[in-house]
Amino acid sequence: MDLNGKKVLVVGVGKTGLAVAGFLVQKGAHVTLNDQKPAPDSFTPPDPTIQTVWKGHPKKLFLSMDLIVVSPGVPLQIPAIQNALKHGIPVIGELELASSFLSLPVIAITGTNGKTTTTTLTGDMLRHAGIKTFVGGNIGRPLIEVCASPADTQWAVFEVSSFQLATTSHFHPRLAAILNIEPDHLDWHPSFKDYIRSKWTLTDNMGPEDTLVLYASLHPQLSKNLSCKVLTFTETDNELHTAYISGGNLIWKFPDQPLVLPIRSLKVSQTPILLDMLAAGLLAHAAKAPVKSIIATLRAFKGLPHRMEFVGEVNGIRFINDSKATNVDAVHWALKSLHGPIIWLAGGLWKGGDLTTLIPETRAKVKVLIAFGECAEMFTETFQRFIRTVSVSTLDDATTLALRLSVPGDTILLSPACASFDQFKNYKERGKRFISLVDNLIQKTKGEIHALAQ
Ligand code: UMA
Repeated sequence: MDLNGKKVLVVGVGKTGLAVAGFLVQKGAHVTLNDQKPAPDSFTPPDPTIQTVWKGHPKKLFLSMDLIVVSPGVPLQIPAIQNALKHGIPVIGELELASSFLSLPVIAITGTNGKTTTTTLTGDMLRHAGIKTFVGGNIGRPLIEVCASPADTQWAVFEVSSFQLATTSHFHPRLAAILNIEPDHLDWHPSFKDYIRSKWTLTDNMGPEDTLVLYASLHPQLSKNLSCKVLTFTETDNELHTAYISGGNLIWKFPDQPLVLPIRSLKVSQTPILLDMLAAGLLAHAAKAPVKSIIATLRAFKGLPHRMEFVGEVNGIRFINDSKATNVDAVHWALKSLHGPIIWLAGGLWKGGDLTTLIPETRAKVKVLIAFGECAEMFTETFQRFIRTVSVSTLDDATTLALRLSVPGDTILLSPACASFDQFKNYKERGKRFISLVDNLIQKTKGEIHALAQ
C-alpha cells in the first residue's frame, strides 16, 4: 500500500485513531483526524501536520479523500461512510492497514467472550517459552503498533473484535481461534447475521498451512468449507475433539505429547476460563511453545480484573465484580458458575440480545435484581414477573441498596449485560467504581461492628 502523498481521513479520535494517524504521517500521507465530538480542551495531534475536523462527519470532507481509515467503534452505517463507499472511496480499518505492512506471522483470537483472557494466556505462553511476541488489538494496545515492533519479534498475537474484522479483506492469520459467537453489539451491526459473518471473516484468507482453533459447538454454524486445519475444543467429555474437559482434568490430545492438567492444580476453575485455557494451549502448541510453558502459564494464572473478580467479603456477604460481562451470554456464565442467593446488579447501555434466556438461571438463584443506568426499566420489565426487581439510577445507588437487602450467605454480583458508556468511560472504570464502593462499605461496616463491640 503506497500512502506517500495520499489524502487520508482517520475517523474516530480515540486510541486507534491517534496511533493510526501517527503511522500514516510516517508513511508520507496527508492526514486529517475527524470525530463526532467537539475538540477536547487540551488536544495535541500526534504530529503538527495533522489537520482536525470535530463535531460531526461532513460528507464533503469524506468525498475529498483518497482513503478513509475508520476506528473500530465507528459504525459503517453512518451516512458519510456510506456515501464515500458509493463514490468508490476505499474505507478500511486499522487491521487491514496493519496487515498491508506486516511480515510477522499472526495469531488472531476472536469470539463474543473470552478474547482478552485467551489472548493474554497465549501471549504469556509464548513469552514463557522465550518466543519474542507482540500482544495487541482489542485488548487495549492499537494493532498498528505492531508495525513498529522490534525486528526480532517472532509472533504477533492479536485480539480482534467483530468491528475490526468488518473492515478487513486481506487479513491472513497463520493461527486463529473463534471462541464462541453469541448475540452482541447489535447496536453496531445491522443484524446478528452480520455479526456472525464478521467473526468468520477471520478465516477468509486461511489456507492448508494455517490452523483454526474452534469451539466445538460452532462447527454446525460453518456456512463455508474451510481449507485450513481445524482443531476443536469443548467443555464436554468428548474424545473426538482435540481439547476437552474430563474427570476434573483439562486434556489436550497433542500428537507428540498428550497433556493432562488437573483443574485442582489451577487457581481458577470457572468453565468459561477453562475453555479459554484449552484454546490458548492449542494455539501456543501450534506456535511451537513447549508443553512446560503451557503448564507453567496456566498454573500461574489468577484471572483478569473485572471478570468474575472476587472483591471481598463482609459478614458472610461476598462481592463479585464482573463488569466485563457486557452481553447476555457473559452473564449467563456468571450466574451459572455461582451458587444462590445472588443479588444481581445489571444495566447500562443496551447493545441488544435476548435477556429472557437468563430467566431460568435468575429464577433459580437471584433473590433480587437491582437494575441501574439507561436501560434499567427494560431489565425490571423483563424480570419482574419472575423475581423481585428494583430500578435505581446509578451503580452507587445499586451497590448501597444491595448491601441493605443482603444477609449472610448472599453474593452481590455486578454483571451488567450492557456496555458502560452511558455512565462510565469504559467497563474498567465501572468495575473500579464498584470495587471502591465495596471497599468503602466494608470499611464502614467494620467500623460499625467495632463500635458495637466497645
Ligand atoms: N466516534 C465518532 N463517530 C462515531 C462513533 C465514535 O467520531 O460514530 C468517535 C468517538 O467520539 C471517540 C472515538 O470515535 O472519540 C473512539 O473510537 P473507538 O470507539 O474506536 O475507540 P478507541 O479508543 O480507538 O478503542 C478501540 C476499541 N474500541 C471499540 O472497539 C469500541 C477498544 O476496544 C480497543 O481496546 C482499542 O481500539 C485498541 O485496539 C474496547 C471495546 O470496548 C475495549 N471493544 C469492544 C468490546 O470488547 O466489546 C469491541
